[in-house]
Amino acid sequence: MIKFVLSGIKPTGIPTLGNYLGALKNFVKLQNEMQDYEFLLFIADMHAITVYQDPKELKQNIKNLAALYLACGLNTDNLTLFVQSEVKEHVELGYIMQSITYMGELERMTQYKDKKQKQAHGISSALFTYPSLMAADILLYDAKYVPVGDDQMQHLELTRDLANRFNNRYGETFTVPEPLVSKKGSRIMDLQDPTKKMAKSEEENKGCIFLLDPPSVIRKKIKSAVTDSEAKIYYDKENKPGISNLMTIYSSITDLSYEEIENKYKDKGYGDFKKDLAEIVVEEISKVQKEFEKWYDSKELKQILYEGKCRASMFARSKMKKIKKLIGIGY
Ligand code: AQP
Repeated sequence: MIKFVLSGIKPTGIPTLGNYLGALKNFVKLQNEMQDYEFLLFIADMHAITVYQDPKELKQNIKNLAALYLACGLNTDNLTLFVQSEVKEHVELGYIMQSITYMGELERMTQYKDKKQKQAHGISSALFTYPSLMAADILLYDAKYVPVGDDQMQHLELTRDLANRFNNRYGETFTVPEPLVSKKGSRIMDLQDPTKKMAKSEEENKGCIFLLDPPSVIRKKIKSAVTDSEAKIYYDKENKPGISNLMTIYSSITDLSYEEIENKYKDKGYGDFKKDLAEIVVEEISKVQKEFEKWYDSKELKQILYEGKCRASMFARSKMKKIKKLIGIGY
């Protein structure tokens, strides 16, 4: 039986350095470590529309994200890459998951509460039921592992509850998935406000490095990142959130520990540290951008997405058939 690792990213903007270090770069590492697993990675466009997206921009974001997935260096041999809306069973199972999810469970979700606070009017009901669809995304394939940033942990716990609930009601059907949390890079914060997560759909984007930002913009954003007045480089997330966040970025790219970074910069100031960090980030992102140019608009990318859709649909169709039978729907 094929064992799956599954994850998705929403095309709600250009992916950020946060998405890269917390998700994309980690997928590549995991692929190397877990060679007997197939990686099911998707572009979560149905999740994206839980908040209004300009249609033209959404199309563009889907295209960018598809090329960026591959530009980060994923091995296409054990990869199934697809667009969520092209495998209709996600929504079908999403509805079934809604029917076993309790209102109270959804009301407790922090991400929903945060988004609701930011967007006072016109909250869609799909934003509320988002975790049920996410559960469907995972359970449809009996994914064993789901790489998640710590912001997605709560949703994954709900997915596990729903899998158990369904299995108890209807008999063993779903694999209960487990999270794969990468310690480093699991939460990159905004450079201007290091108490909030770096997010691609933020309107104010000075604190957010996008994977398609030109080098000059990246340098500028790092140079103007908020720090503190102590001018000493050491990791202290509580009291020095700005510098600690920059150290996390530094460490995630270079693999140096916080201690090694502290030693390296013990006689230096923030200016030197930021200058070096800017070059490290520029070098890393430039590699991705070069690959992006190759994949974007390529025939290979179209083919990979087409094959991905066919393969994911094959698994999804067969699973849905069993699920419907168990529930008793259909004639
Ligand atoms: N700042 C971050 N640090 C580390 N990891 C992050 N991820 C997102 N932001 C950071 C990880 O990226 C993956 C894809 O996320 P997503 O696009 O599906 O949803 P998200 O977590 O809501 O990402 P954004 O960028 O914040 O999107 P918007 O602004 O649309 O809400 C996930 O694995 C996530 O953990």
